[in-house]
Amino acid sequence: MTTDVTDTGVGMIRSGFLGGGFMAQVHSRAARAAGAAMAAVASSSPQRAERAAQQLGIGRAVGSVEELLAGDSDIVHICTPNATHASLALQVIAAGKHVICEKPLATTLVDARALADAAAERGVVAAVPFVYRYHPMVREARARIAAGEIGSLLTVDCGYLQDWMLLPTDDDWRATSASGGPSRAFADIGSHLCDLLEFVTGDRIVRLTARTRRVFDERGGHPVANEDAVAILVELASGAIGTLLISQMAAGRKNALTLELHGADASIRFDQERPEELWVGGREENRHLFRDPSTAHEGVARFSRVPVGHAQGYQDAFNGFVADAYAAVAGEQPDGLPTFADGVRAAQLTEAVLLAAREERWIDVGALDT
Ligand code: SOE
Repeated sequence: MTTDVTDTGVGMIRSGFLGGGFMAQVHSRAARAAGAAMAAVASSSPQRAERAAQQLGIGRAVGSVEELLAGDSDIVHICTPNATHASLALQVIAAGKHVICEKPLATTLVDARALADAAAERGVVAAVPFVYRYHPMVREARARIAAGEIGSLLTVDCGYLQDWMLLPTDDDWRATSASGGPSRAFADIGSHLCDLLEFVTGDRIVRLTARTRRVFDERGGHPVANEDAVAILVELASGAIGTLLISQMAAGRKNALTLELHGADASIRFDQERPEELWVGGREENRHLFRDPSTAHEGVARFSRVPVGHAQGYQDAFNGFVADAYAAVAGEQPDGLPTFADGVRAAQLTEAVLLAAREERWIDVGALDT
């Protein structure tokens, strides 16, 4: 079982929050589930901090990040717009506090790498919520692939489809490059897809080419410069090839992250909208597996909080991620915790996708190392 870390050896872990939106709600629920004390919340203004404190049930609202960092938080959750992540995370690390920073870690590869280097130098835990790693059936798929159950990987057919930006009236801070960064659909959800593909298979995307599409050049009366959709061809280190389709304008798809992996002996498919299940395809028969801690592969049962048949979901996965981050603060080394190094990988892939689309050519991802 993941240990709910409520004591870092110097008393209960105390969590601070930057931002008060949807993700701050998810983070604070997960922090509570891990037994943390809510230290304080800061936002883009004192008024917004007060409102966030009420909405998140945090007793103390502070007027600035400096005031939060002067306080007694052991770890700070950064849940603010993308373009603020790099500067805020650097301040948190400089204050010697552990940090969980929402993805994308930064809007450039150079900034992401500087953050990972700063965290390593300061010796703090620095995690990025690639939380889909924490669905138990994702870990089951990973364990089965690692055990050789599907054989050598041949092809991948993956996607991440949503529809919350389908209408020209749909708008969001992510659609503005100034706050969202140069990439939207890929940086926001394609990063999850690539992280999960590499995490589950143990393989690496070594070359890619991509086409981006922006349907509306204007939303909410402001110009839009980043993409609504990305179509990607990938080559993996194993020699596997495949396609990734990422869109925030796929009508009817709400949070449809799918991995379908075809091996020489079997296939495996995970659908985030049906996270309790795995499809295992075979030449002779296909099987549907359901999450069951009593039959899970070794090391997978710890992600189940309730028995078979009692469905777990997104917040449970997030709770598992935060519990592991807190376990790392307590000195443990939980398997599969996504760190700032994974945030750097996502930034590297984002730059490769934007470069491939801009120059209409194949990109050697590793060559983008700075
Ligand atoms: C919006 O695309 C969003 O909330 C992402 O920002 C999250 O990372 C993803 O998990 C769900 O969709």
